[in-house]
Amino acid sequence: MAGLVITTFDWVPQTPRGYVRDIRVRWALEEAGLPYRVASVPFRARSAEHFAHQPFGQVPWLTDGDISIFESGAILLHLGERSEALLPVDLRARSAAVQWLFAALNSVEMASLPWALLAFSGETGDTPAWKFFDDFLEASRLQHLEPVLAGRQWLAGTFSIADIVMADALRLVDRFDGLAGHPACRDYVARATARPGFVKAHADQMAHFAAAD
Ligand SMILES: N[C@@H](CCC(=O)N[C@@H](CS)C(=O)NCC(=O)O)C(=O)O
Repeated sequence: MAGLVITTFDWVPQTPRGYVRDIRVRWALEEAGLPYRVASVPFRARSAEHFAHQPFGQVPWLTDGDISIFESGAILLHLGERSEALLPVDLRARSAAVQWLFAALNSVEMASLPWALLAFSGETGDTPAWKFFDDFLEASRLQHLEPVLAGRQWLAGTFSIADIVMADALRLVDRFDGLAGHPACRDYVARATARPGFVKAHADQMAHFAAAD
């Protein structure tokens, strides 16, 4: 199929709306000003064709002509090749953006996601699991990210795919007030999500799922 096509679910429950990861891809494409369309697969009945595109039965995936690619980080790297608005051409700046993209995925989100899943399920009390993940996120990640974000507007100098993933990971923490003690992280999320590309991506995702109610 020609052109850029994001595939996401046809419907999801209310809670994850606005946070489904096709938002990262929508946001990147809005930032780049590249034309795209959005296709849907059933949330409830996942077909063999779905698993052929995304081996875990998840979303999103992107098709770019006859290339099909899954994993939001890999999709953003792919799109970074298409637009300097997403990934700088200069090697030093590009390496910084790639480095921070991986840091967002593999250092911050690997700590923030289990924290958010516990928060989602209300497991925030005096349990060993909550104490462990809360301390891990707080002391090992946010405390160190705070001075970084206090000292710069965007992670790699100019806005890049690294900021899309970092801001998206952090806004889920913010949803459960986990950035309360980290004003620079909070300001960064506010700055990123005020960008027209995010605002449109978010509105479009909300409308997409609402249309299936
Ligand atoms: N590492 C994957 C994660 C994708 C992911 O978690 N997708 C969620 C939606 S945000 C999903 O498909 N959940 C349904 C499921 O896991 O069954 C990526 O970043 O693309």
